[in-house]
Amino acid sequence: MLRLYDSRFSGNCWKIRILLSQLGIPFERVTLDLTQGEAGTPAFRQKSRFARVPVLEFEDGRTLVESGAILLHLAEGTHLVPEDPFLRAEMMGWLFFEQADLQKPIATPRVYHLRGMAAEKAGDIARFHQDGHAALDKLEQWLAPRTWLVGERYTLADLAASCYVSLAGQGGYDMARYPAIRAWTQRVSEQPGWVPLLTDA
Ligand SMILES: N[C@@H](CCC(=O)N[C@@H](CS)C(=O)NCC(=O)O)C(=O)O
Repeated sequence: MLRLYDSRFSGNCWKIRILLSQLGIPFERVTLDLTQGEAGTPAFRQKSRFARVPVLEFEDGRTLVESGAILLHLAEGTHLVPEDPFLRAEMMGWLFFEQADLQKPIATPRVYHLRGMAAEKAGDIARFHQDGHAALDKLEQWLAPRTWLVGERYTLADLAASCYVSLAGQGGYDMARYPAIRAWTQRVSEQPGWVPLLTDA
């Protein structure tokens, strides 16, 4: 059986759990406590070259890191990846955009807020918000006349890009200014097999 090393609050890990659920793939979940440095142990570094989650471990012991690579590997050949090469490339474009433009400016202020560091990190948070809003503005503009990011249906692009975006409010972002994004994350959460970030809260 596949084994997923993850953490409870990580949006990158959440993407993988949603996909595994939507594809009906059974897996064993191993949840690390990042606040206790569990990703940095020598044993875990053997599985994850940069001491980070998510990590997908195969039965033969090989491990795959980077949420985008894991998503693409699992979704290959399924309805979540367009067959048309152009649409497929567009879909991957959103995976790159999420990692390059959205993920860090949203995830980092969220971590500061969740760990009670928002006051001491106010300056950093303001800088991240500037970058994050620039990316969210682009996303809002793209989504305003559309239902999904690519083509006419829900794809891996929507799954991957929506996770951190839907958590942005936890990092102090005012999402009221993004009605198209809010409607889109709601649509994503209504897709069959979608699972919430926290299932035990
Ligand atoms: N680009 C990587 C980012 C992975 C990443 O930053 N993981 C964070 C959690 S979301 C992590 O494991 N941090 C290690 C730590 O906090 O000790 C991906 O998409 O998988």
